[in-house]
Amino acid sequence: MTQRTLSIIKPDAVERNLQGAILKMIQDSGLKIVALKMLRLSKDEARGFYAVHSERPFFDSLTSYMSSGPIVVGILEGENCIEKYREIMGATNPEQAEEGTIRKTYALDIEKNSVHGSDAPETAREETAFFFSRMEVVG
Ligand code: IDP
Ligand code: MG
Repeated sequence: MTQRTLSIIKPDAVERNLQGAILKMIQDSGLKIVALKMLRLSKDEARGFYAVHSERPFFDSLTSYMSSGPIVVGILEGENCIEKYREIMGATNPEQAEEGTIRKTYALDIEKNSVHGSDAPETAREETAFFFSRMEVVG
């Protein structure tokens, strides 16, 4: 089944100039980029995006970090793409991520873990709509 998922290259990775390297890992996996842009979230926008985590102890730190600098957001498309991109990203905690994954290769710690990917079809729909209008999605 062809799916779409939301990808974010987080501030820690953009700050280290890793956008190109991470996009290459995504493209080498066969996933197609159908939307892409760079922006910076306000703290309130970061709170909105991560609302599901609002009760977690790391919420304030996470939303400060996610609004600390520019991010690159994209929509990826492909067969079984939600699960496939989660595999390429690796585990949330980079210490537990598989060799060759984006997080194992580039993440700094469990919070500054370089990338985001949607976790299910419903969240993928919500998250892609959070960042992109229909006109911005091509291919
Ligand atoms: P995911 O990004 O792998 O889906 P989630 O559990 O949805 O992981 O958490 C969202 C984000 O919150 C993570 O990517 C990471 O940046 C941050 N995070 C998750 N767990 C922790 C933690 O225990 N401490 C600090 N930050 C965390
Ligand atoms: Mg998640």
